[in-house]
Amino acid sequence: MKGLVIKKNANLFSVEEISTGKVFHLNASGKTQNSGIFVGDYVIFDKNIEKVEERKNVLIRPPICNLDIMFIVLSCVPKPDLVLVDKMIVYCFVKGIKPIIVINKIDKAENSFVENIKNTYNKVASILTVSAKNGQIEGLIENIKGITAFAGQSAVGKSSLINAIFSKNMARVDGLSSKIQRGKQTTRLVQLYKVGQGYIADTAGFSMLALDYVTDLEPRELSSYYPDFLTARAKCKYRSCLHESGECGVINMVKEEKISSIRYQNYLKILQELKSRKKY
Ligand SMILES: Nc1nc2c(ncn2[C@@H]2O[C@H](COP(=O)(O)OP(=O)(O)OP(=O)(O)O)[C@@H](O)[C@H]2O)c(=O)[nH]1
Ligand SMILES: [Mg+2]
Ligand SMILES: [Zn+2]
Repeated sequence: MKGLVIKKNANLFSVEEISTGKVFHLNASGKTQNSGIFVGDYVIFDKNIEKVEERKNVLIRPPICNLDIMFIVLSCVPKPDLVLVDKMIVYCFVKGIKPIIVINKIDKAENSFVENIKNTYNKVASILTVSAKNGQIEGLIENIKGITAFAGQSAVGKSSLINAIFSKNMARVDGLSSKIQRGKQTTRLVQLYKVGQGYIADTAGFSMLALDYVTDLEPRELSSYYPDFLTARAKCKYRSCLHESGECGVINMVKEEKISSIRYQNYLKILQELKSRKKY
């Protein structure tokens, strides 16, 4: 049988059978090792877990694999750090994860704030506007396909959104609210919960530091993870162009306001970080 590992607790794995949704509590077999199986793994099982299928991606902190979608949450307060948002987007593209930008707290956001974010990212990712406070989260649930996690600065409302999703899905995730007891758990395990057409990774959110450190790109690779630079890059004089100076299609399109100058300025900052890292 084929299943998805939705929980790992010491040596015991909860595996949801794909076709029936039935959950089995299993151990690794002789062929597979406990340490080699993560939440998010697709596995072949019988009495034990016999085989781990090839992974699309592995994230270390928190330990989870096969992530399909990352909701990158931001809000008007705290003021967003868009360099961080851009790093998260790059990280997602590197790992083969679809980033979706979620503007939370629209109950208190100025229109100009929302418009500015939309103008900056409309060529990069889908953008959803939600309010955990008002329970305005419909678009969010529809976009949960496959394994989905939340990332974003502290206090943007990640936990509030996850709570709002769970309370709307009570019928589908039977008894979940009592099982979660958010905040009361002493150890926080990574766990997947079925929501909509997919699963939510119930984690405290991705550590920004971890994201930063895993994105270990060569400087010249960086712009290939900028879909909004794609057309412009074809017009650079040199294929190895870093888009800092010279006859550069990206610089031209920034001047023509066809590429967001915020995205470009932040690209230069991330590029500098990657360059200085290379020295060590
Ligand atoms: N006005 C408003 N406030 C919100 C909304 N969502 C969350 N908040 C508030 O924002 C604060 C932070 O929310 P959390 O859900 O704890 O944020 P978080 O992203 O999980 O923060 P960390 O766990 O520190 O990473 C809380 O005071 C929430 O009540 C919203 O949609 N509107
Ligand atoms: Mg939180
Ligand atoms: Zn260029």
